[in-house]
Amino acid sequence: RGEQEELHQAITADQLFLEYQPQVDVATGRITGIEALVRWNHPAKGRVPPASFIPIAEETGLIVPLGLWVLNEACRQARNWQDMGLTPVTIAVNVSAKQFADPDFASHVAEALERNRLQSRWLELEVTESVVMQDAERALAMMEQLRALGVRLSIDDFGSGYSSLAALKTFPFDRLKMDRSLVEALPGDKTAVAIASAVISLAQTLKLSVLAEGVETDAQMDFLRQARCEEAQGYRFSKPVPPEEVSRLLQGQL
Ligand code: G
Ligand code: G
Ligand code: MN
Ligand code: NA
Repeated sequence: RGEQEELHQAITADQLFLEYQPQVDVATGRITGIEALVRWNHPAKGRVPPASFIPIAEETGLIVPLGLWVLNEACRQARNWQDMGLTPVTIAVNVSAKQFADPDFASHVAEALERNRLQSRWLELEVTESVVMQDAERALAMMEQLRALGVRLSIDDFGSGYSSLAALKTFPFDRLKMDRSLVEALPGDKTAVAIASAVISLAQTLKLSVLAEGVETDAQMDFLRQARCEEAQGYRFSKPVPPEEVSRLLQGQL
């Protein structure tokens, strides 16, 4: 198909690039992490949103080489920031089901770290529950290999699906990213407050660190601070931005 050929071109002809969204410590406001988000600059159509090409990449299997490119590029950029003398921050990379099911995935991760002389503690892999629930036994084995390397694993979009609780029970995550849909109606909506509070205490009980996604307002921040949510990410701090803008933001907190 044409789309598949174009996406293949995108990977090989250098049309992909990454934007980065800061994650901040709720108590101090300091940047502690950066999520890498892939973008496609199509030669004719311009910027194509990931929501329209990631699903095609997943269906066609192109997500494997695409994801490998993202992993290496994100580690390269994290190395750059450290070389600039900026405060080290975690770099978070999204991983899809087909990547996670690739038996070579853990060695690809190890190679990306080595090539960029990046300590494993600075890399975080974000997976959704659907990534691990598809083939639980294999996913668990992969997670154990990745944890042995020393990378952090987070469950992404937590609360957006239907089996998130089962995923928490079965898999050794380090971190929980609370979905934007649970944050949106805070703090005005009583049900939203009850659910977000419960998710934050659940994370604490399970000894997972917890990050709220899609934070846009001061009122949401006040709630999260009171509820002892550790980190936040969203337009309140920054939209996804080019690497130079992240350098500037990190410079500001030296
Ligand atoms: O904010 P944005 O429009 O960039 O993100 C849209 C979606 O694309 C998000 O759900 C995000 O998880 C996904 N996404 C962004 N970058 C990557 C990537 O490198 N790999 C995978 N698998 N998904 C990504
Ligand atoms: O699924 P994942 O969480 O990996 O993707 C992040 C997506 O959420 C990106 O498309 C990003 O642009 C978007 N996003 C990030 N922060 C906010 C926010 O504060 N509000 C809204 N509406 N979207 C956000
Ligand atoms: Mn994510
Ligand atoms: Na998310």
